[in-house]
Amino acid sequence: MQTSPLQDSLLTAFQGGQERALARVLTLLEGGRQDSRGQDSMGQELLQAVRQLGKRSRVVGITGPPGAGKSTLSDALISVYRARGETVAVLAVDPSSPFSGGAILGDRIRMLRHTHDSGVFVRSVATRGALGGLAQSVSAMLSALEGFGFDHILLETVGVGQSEVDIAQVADSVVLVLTPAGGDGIQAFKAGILEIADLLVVNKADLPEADRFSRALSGALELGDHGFDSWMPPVLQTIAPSGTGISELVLALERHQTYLRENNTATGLEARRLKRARFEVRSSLLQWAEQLTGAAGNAVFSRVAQGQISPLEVARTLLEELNRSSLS
Ligand SMILES: Nc1nc2c(ncn2[C@@H]2O[C@H](COP(=O)(O)OP(=O)(O)OP(=O)(O)O)[C@@H](O)[C@H]2O)c(=O)[nH]1
Ligand SMILES: [Mg+2]
Repeated sequence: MQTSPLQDSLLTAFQGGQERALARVLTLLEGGRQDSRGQDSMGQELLQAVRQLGKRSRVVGITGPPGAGKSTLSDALISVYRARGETVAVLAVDPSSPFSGGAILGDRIRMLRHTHDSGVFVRSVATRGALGGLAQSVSAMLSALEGFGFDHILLETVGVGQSEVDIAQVADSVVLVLTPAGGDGIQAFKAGILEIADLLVVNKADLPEADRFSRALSGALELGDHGFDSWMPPVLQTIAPSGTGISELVLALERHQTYLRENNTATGLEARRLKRARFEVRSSLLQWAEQLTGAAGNAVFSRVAQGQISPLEVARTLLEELNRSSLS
């Protein structure tokens, strides 16, 4: 893929470690959408150039219900990594949607105290529009942050819904943050969210019932399907604002990284990376599907609704059209 002179100079600044260039690249990637020919109007060449730098970060997904303490925990993790001289980027996926009325962007990351430290970079991405688009933006932005060379990337997502399950697929390690209060646990069991967690954190362990809740979680995990040689998610307790339990969390994350490296191809790092690549391709396909079905007129859907043509037939036709238009 060819880059333009403008992109070349941006890329040079990016490789030179200029945060402003990183911010610009992220904005391009966040806004970058494929056109109806499946070609990205802005960021694709840039993204590919950045990916070819071949840099890797440790990507930790931090997910859990609203207010569980994800940002406070991220903040505590940042302190530990910075004390070791390691760099950290935080990508906070903002759950603002037409349904929730939209949260204020900065609100998601209000707990972060490190925003003036040059070894820390914080960025929000809004979950507007369709899931395919979000997943694509997030994975592209993640690649840019990796290309920039951060040692760690913390990916904060809110909730226990499908989008979080999807986003979690791009992380090397997924930390599920729950609290003893508010019946989070029951929700987690219901949503099957425990399956995506590599580590469980019972934050707000200063609240009553933390031990009982942790034991219930451990019990639920033991019922799950874990092979004898596979990773068993630990259940940890933290009090994020005081840093209690954070060094144990850092250790557990390191144990998980070691596990991933040692089991590289089967369930480890390479498997994770393949899963991520598959997810990235799937997100592109999803986005095309959304665009194609959006562009198709209602007439065609009403024929499907009336049983005159099959959904599969329409899908095939739309794909063929896409193929033709990208060739012409
Ligand atoms: N008691 C107690 N409060 C905590 C703890 N951790 C975080 N909090 C408080 O819980 C509130 C929410 O913390 P955040 O870190 O913003 O939670 P979050 O999960 O990032 O929230 P959203 O991004 O809005 O979903 C804040 O008022 C924190 O001070 C804890 O361990 N114990
Ligand atoms: Mg937050």
